[in-house]
Amino acid sequence: MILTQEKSLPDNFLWGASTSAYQVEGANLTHGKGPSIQDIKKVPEGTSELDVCADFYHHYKEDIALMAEMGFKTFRFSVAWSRILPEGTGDVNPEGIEFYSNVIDECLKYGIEPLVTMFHFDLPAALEKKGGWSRRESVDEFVNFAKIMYENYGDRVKYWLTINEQNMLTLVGEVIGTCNLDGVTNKYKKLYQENHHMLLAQAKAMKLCHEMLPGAKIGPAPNISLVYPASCKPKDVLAAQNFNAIRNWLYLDMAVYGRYNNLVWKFLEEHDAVPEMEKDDMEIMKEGHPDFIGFNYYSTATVEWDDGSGVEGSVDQQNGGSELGVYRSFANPNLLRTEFGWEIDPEGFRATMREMYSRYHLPMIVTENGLGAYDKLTDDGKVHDNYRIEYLRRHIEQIKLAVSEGVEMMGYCPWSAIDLISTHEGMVKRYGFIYVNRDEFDLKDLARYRKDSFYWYKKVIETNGTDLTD
Ligand code: BGP
Repeated sequence: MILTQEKSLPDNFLWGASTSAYQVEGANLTHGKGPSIQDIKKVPEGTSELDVCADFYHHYKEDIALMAEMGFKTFRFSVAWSRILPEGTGDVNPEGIEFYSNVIDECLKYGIEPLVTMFHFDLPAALEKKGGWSRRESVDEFVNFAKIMYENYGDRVKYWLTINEQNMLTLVGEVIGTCNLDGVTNKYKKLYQENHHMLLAQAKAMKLCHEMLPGAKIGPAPNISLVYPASCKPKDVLAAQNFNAIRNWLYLDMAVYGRYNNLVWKFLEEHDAVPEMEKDDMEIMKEGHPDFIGFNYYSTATVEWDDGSGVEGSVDQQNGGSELGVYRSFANPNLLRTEFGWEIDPEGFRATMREMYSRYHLPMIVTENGLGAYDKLTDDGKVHDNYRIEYLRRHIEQIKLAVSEGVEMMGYCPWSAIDLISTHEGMVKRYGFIYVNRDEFDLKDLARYRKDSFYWYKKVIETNGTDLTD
């Protein structure tokens, strides 16, 4: 619908941006931190190791001061499980507890609400060696970790996110370095058993949060992309429904309503991959009750019917997605792409927000959205990233339209606050408002520079999204 009257964003709209521990901190095996699965993986060829990243561990005061200069109302960051519990369970690392406590205090000093992700792709390696999420024990291991965070940070943190992109852990874990399928005979069986345990862990952690921290709010943080049918052929519509269920609704139906999506259930039956459950599992799932939905959005997806003769697989979080006899990836000819091949679809963002709100009726916060590009630092210390400004502007416009249509949006945290290492495409795929002076392998001086998007976003926040011009 073309709107003639727009509503303004709520006064308490949480403007901010996001990072994740293993991609930004560095100090990955020092200060008492144990290795996570990210630290023991073989990094993709041509990309940097994760020992320094943006060195946020040593620069957090400077970085948070820059976020405050932009006017951030919130900062989304994740806690590295193995920095708190080097072995995943057992002894706590006091230096780790102190580090995040300092980060939280530094945010609060500037009136920035910490938005804490409990788990972002970095399972402790010690737990992975025992079998990781495939074991039932992983549920209680996660809840124990959550409890330690609530005890130590619950006096200051009001907003919590459980698991970042659980759907991508399940769908493209090999690409983002979180799973290895070598020697696995039925990958669906393994992945959806792990997924079941994560869903249980999430539900229990949400329940515990409400018991221990009555004033706090908690929600999931999947990557949600509305899936379009490639055409109006009825079979393409069925294929789009299939992928929507498998990619999106499985995770939110469970988080919000505590039930398995019926299309996904059938898909699991077809693949002999129905998860093993204990008798109270579905009761536990129903007790989660998120207060809001956090979601990452980069682009929509498009699929067509697959008659079983296609090629299976995905390229990464946003590219591809084909399942024999279920759906087949289709390149949307109506959309432009980023330098890294990700489709750009601001209107699809609005469609995604509308659809999510009509299904779940919960307030929502965007926990990631952004453009990865090969930014260039000029000789006079500038980064002219007008392409990023354009991308973000067009997405914020769609939030405003969605809000005008009655969708409840709590905030917007693009990826990323500061340049950091991509999941599989290295340091040169930059997303930040703040440029970090290092290359893929040359660490240079790690100095921080304000990109053009930094000044633009500052003005956007100052005007609560009314002035989007540059
Ligand atoms: C999401 C992840 C982030 C992040 C982002 C950009 O999937 O939650 O960790 O990195 O996508 O992806 P990439 O780093 O692959 O460009």
